Parts: sequence; structure tokens; C-alpha cells
Amino acid sequence: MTEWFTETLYPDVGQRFRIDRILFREQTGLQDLVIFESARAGRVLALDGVVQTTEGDEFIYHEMLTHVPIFAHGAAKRVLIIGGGDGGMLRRCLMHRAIEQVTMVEIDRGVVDLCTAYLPAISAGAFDNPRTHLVIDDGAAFVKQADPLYDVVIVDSTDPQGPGAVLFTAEFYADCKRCLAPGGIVVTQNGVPFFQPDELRTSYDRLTPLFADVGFFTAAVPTYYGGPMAFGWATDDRALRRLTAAELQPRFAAAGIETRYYTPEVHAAAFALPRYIGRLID
Ligand code: AG3
Repeated sequence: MTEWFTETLYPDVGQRFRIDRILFREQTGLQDLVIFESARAGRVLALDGVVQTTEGDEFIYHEMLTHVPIFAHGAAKRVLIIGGGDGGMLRRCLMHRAIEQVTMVEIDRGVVDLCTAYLPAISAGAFDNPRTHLVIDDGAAFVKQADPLYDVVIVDSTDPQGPGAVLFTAEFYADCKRCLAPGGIVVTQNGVPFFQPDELRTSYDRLTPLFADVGFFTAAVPTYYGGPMAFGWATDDRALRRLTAAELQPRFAAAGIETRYYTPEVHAAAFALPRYIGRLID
């Protein structure tokens, strides 16, 4: 009998994966976690019925939420990741040799432990890096008391349901802003606008009173299906969003980082929004 994982993110449409092998399934105390093997996407992590990451396409999501703000900033030394339990974001940040410390605040230790055990290719040793500072805590509580020393804050959240909902509130965004060093940038996972238009609008409305420049960039991640995913961009430095591929190219070359999705051209182009997405925030 063929077994399927059917995603339950939307009430009326969904994607499914054939499960070739279940590697792990458990209630972590906070979330329902499953890791399974699929022919098309490799190993898949789902939380509460929603695909969070797959070996097959994690590079698109993780490269875009790290290299875009880090290269745009140009001199980032400290990065804060909220969430990101699989370690894919952490690994990409650590590729930047100029970054001195990456603090990652994950609410669910179970996710970190199980991903290290069953999805080791995603973190690839990042949790053992001496520049990694792993904190198991509620990200919303952490940003309330953290010092303002981060050049880039990356919100690698689930959708705004369950424990991740607080990471989309105005209060949380204000606290993120407070954690930024001058010239800092906040980036967020902001859903797939074709299916989740309200998520984009709500985040835009909550971020704009706080920052001089708020926008979105996109990338199509196949297993977050439904067209491009939107990533929120918030900073007080308006110039950072306008960097051209030619300006980014020397930074990328100097970093010597190998990528599979990110290029300076993709970076600059990612801020061009398809009309149906741009209209959501007009
Ligand atoms: N967090 C983003 C999952 C979003 C899925 N949502 C969706 N398809 N609308 C992933 C964590 C990976 N580090």
C-alpha cells in the first residue's frame, strides 16, 4: 500500500508526497513532527502537517534569506536567526567568513536534535561551529531583552499558526528593530502570496510604521508550492534594497561562497515584484 504525506496548510488545496520511508514521527511537546524520505524531494521535515524543509530545495529558501541581506549589508558581523531549527540558515550564514557570531534562537530543542540526527546534510556541522551561539528559547522573549548588536535578523518562522504566530505580530517586529545595530536589516519568511495574501499585507502594515524602508523580495521554492514565496525586508537604510548586480558582484566574489540559487543578478531581480503581489501592498 502506497503511503502519502498530504499537507494540511490550506483547507481547500494541497500537495502530497509519496512516503518511501518514515524516519521519525513524534509529538515534540510543542509540535507534531515528521521526517520522511521521498523520491522527489529527498528527506522532508514537516511540522503540524506543513512542509518546512526538504533536502531537495532547501538551498533556494536558505540562500535567499541569508545571502541577500548579508551581501546587501556589506559588513555584517553578527547575525540573529529566530527559528531555523534545521540549521540550514545557520550553515549559510557561517559561510560568510567575516561574520563573527551567529546567534540562533529556536523554541523547540526537539527540532534541532531530530534534524541533526535525520537531516544532517542540511546543517552539515553548523551546530558545532565555534561561531554558533545556539539558544533554546522563545524567539519573541529573546528579542525583548537582547542587546542592539545585530546587523542582520533573519526570521525563519513557520506559517502564522501554532507557536510561530507570535513571530508575525507588531510587537515582535518592534522588538526585532530594537535588536538591530545601525544599518541593520530584518528579513522574514512571509508566505506564498498567491495563497496567503493576507500574510503579506499584515506584515507590511505592521512593519511600515517601524522602518524607513519596507519591501519584499521573492523566490519560487517548489515545495512551498503556489508560485513565488515572499520574504519581508525592513531597514532604515533605503540604499540597501537598491544595490545593483554590478555593485553586489565584488562582494560575492570576495566572499568565495559557492551557491546553487543565489547570484548577484538573482539578488537584484528578486526585488522586482509581479503585479499581483505588488498590488497587495499598493
Ligand atoms: N519555514 C518556512 C515554512 C513555510 C512553509 N509555508 C508555506 N508553504 N506557505 C521553513 C524553515 C526552514 N528552515
